[in-house]
Amino acid sequence: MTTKRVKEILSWYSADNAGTKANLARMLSHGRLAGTGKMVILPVDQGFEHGPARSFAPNPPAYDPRYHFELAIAAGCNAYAAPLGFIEAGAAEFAGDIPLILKLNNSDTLAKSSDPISALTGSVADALRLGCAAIGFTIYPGSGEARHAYQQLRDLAEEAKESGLAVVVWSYPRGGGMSKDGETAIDVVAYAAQIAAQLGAHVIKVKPPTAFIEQAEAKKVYEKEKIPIGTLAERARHVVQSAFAGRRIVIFSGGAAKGKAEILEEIRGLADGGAFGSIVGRNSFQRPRTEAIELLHEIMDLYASA
Ligand code: FBP
Repeated sequence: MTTKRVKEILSWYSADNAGTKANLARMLSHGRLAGTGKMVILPVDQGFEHGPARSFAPNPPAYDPRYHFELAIAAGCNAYAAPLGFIEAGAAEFAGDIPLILKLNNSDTLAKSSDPISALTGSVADALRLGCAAIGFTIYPGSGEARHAYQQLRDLAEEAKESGLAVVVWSYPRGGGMSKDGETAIDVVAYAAQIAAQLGAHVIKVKPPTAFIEQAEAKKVYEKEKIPIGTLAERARHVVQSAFAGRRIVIFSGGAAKGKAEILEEIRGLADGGAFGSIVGRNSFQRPRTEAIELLHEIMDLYASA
């Protein structure tokens, strides 16, 4: 049964057809957080994005694509997201066991560019053939190539929505014109969430923001309007507000592997700020399986009780 909360969230997506709403509902109604309106997703595109050893050597069973399907299912995640190869390697075997998000573009770290743009690595037809609930797409606001990525997303989102799929956007600011600190600056992360929402994303994924402000023009406004950004909870609240006053699902990424206490403290701040959840890759699959499941459960519990 779709809960009242899930129905409320679906009502924010009033332009969408029944198929897209059903697929959003599938993700929101699956796993340990089913029906709460919160989501914890397992993303495993790091083999492509960072390379195999950096991604899987800390926990070698993770070289096997089936490992990640099993982990996401055993942990009770809402969905599992990966590029074409990993999804093809398990979609039939695990059909119906967990909602899938097919990442339709990916970048690798072999080619360094100050104007990053991911390559198209899958299609809406692939997502439908593999029984996915959603497509995933990464944009890099701030890159000199960003406008091309926005146009690709616009076309793919139109096709996905016509086909009754949901659209999940990874919005990661970066590029030649931006400082390293700027990539996670509060003004920039809030802006990245707004851009993804304006591009028609149903679910938006950003990095946890710091209190740094990158843009001088924005800094004046944050100061003048006294926008609270002192704590992580305040910053999460501001990012969620920036995605249509909280009427879009905004989730936050886990980042590079770190200690359990540090992760849980970060999640507590995000959950207190009204985040809809997290997408936790390296911090889950790089740990031994039982530890990963335990950690994911603790993360889910924090969202469930927020
Ligand atoms: P992590 O929890 O491992 O950070 O995964 C989240 C994620 O969005 C992955 O989907 C993606 O591979 C990775 O972060 C990309 O991070 P970056 O581009 O900063 O290296």
